[in-house]
Amino acid sequence: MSAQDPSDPTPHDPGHSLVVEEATPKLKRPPLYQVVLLNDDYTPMEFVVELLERIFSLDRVQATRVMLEVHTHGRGVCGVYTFEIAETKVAQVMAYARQHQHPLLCTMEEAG
Ligand code: TYC
Repeated sequence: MSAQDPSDPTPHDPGHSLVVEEATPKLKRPPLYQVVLLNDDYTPMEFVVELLERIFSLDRVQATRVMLEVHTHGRGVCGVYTFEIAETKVAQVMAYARQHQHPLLCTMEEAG
């Protein structure tokens, strides 16, 4: 093998100080956001269950579990998404609730 050997991954290349380094990966996982539903005294339980099915693709058992979590503890996580998906879900919940004149509130927070 000589300095000209193309199969040598580290040629000597005298006088040119060629350095071969491993590239560090440039990809990072995006931050994730919880979409959080808040309790109130007025929105009917059945409406909340239907909203959770419709917007978060939960089945009836999962939707009922989240609704009861919100009802008993004041808040509950509907799902975890990247920023723009979470933002869209929050907007869909608020629009759907207002269309039906319910005071339901929904927010998002970065998942710790
Ligand atoms: N607390 C409401 C009731 O008793 C039900 C409810 C559940 C409202 C979840 C909002 O995000 C909510 N009718």
